[in-house]
Amino acid sequence: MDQTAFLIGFSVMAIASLVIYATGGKKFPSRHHTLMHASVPFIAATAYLAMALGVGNLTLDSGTVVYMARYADWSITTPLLLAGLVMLAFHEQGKPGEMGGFLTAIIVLDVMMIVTGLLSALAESAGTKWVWYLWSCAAFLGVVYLLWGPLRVMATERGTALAGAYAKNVTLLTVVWFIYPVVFLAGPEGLKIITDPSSIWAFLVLDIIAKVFYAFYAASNLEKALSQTRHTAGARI
Ligand code: RET
Repeated sequence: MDQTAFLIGFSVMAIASLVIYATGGKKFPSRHHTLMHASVPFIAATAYLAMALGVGNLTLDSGTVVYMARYADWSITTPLLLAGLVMLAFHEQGKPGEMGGFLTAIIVLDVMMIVTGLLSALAESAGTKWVWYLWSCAAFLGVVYLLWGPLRVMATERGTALAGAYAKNVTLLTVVWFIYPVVFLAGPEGLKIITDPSSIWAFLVLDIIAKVFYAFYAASNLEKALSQTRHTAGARI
């Protein structure tokens, strides 16, 4: 049953990567978004293949299985998804060098969130598990703060159309991302309320929404905003 989920994950992600690239905008300024969104499921396909082949599936003394490939995947794909939002908030403008600072801060917080989440999964004692879990949540809140605070203000300066696209994308991303710590906590790495296969299926569904559905949603919001911006610019001339 786990094997089925991993193989579905591999196939869906591999196909999605191609479809996102084939259907995405290929001209400036959407091309870099297309490339970024196509690379995310490619990384996930690789991780699901590793899980299916049993590479990096670690069985702890407690019997809990920790899927290392999942954390490797998240530590690369979540920074990419965040980079997409930062690029949207700046949209080829802003003070030179300022975007680099935001990217660094948000990626550091995000990678710390994933790494300390892994430490929580690996910890054998309940106390240590909770320390890392809460530390990971603190990093997550830092990410959410940057997205909804300063970056949203930056997006507002890009005009109503782009600000609207940013608001839609950040809302979906935040809602979906908040479910990950809940599934983790309920699963075998946490309170063991749900079984290993249920948590695998739950993460599969979340991964498909956060990587594939989100890619199409974000691209369509961006394209709509860009055509609206061009329209308004055209009307002014
Ligand atoms: C963990 C456990 C510890 C607490 C927190 C977590 C958050 C994980 C998140 C993962 C998002 C993954 C995505 C993957 C797909 O591209 C590590 C589960 C806060 C937010 C979006």
